[in-house]
Amino acid sequence: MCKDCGCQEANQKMRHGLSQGHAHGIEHEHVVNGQVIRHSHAPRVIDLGLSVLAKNDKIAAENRLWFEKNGTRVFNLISSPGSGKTLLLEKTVQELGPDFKWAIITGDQEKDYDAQRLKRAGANVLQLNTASACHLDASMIHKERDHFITPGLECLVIENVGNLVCPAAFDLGEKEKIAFLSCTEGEDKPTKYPQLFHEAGLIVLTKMDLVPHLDWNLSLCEEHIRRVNPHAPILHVSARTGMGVKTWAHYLRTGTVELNK
Ligand SMILES: Nc1nc2c(ncn2[C@@H]2O[C@H](COP(=O)(O)OP(=O)(O)OP(=O)(O)O)[C@@H](O)[C@H]2O)c(=O)[nH]1
Ligand SMILES: [Mg+2]
Repeated sequence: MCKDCGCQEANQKMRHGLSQGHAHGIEHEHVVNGQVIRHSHAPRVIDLGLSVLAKNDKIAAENRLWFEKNGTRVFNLISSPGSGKTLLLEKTVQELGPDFKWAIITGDQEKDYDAQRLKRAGANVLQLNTASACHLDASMIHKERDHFITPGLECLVIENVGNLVCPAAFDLGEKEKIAFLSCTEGEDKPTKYPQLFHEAGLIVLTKMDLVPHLDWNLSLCEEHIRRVNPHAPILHVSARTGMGVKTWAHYLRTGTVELNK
């Protein structure tokens, strides 16, 4: 009997190639009494994705209630790798000053480079490593409640794993997702990866000091953003020159955009 698919032919020799196994629904062959028999099985669909998301949503909802009760405003920063999240946060530490009670959780697959950088800048920071996962999930944040995330914290910034797709699907219990997009990535990413840009409450365009050196077109990029998100404020920043850093810090402090900052 085929141990993978349960075919009942007697005396058969499996011919499933190098992997020794086969996916159901893929045509494969057995040798029965010297004759090659090719066949396939209807795929068995197991909706693991939905149940994983449902479980995550439940924990995220608990986190959200807990944060609301404690008066902690939580922002989930999402972007592709290297858009400038950590450098902007490094610059934000000084801007927010010592009296504002805030903390940062940084998520990366491996290493703690971001936490080291932020610690050197004076931030209260915790590094989480996701190993094989491409995103943080609600249970990782749940574990830090009453530990790193102390009651009385005014703001928690979560720098998610650099990835434009997966982190957008996993609610952490945040008040708001914030999408980062650097001008070096091109104008069209908001419509190519719409879920994040659609859900974001704020969109931060980064590395604006580099614009004069690129063919990047700001109006075209904002057009792409508006096709998936007509209303979220769009902030222009350069962590290098300090452009927009005051407005960004004010947003973390109050949850509102104040122009001319
Ligand atoms: N010119 C310029 N470079 C920047 C700016 N912000 C960040 N960078 C550079 O871009 C690179 C990536 O910056 P990070 O702050 O590490 O980006 P990140 O989004 O935290 O990266 P991951 O955590 O790996 O996703 C670094 O070399 C930064 O120095 C900026 O405003 N202007
Ligand atoms: Mg980073």
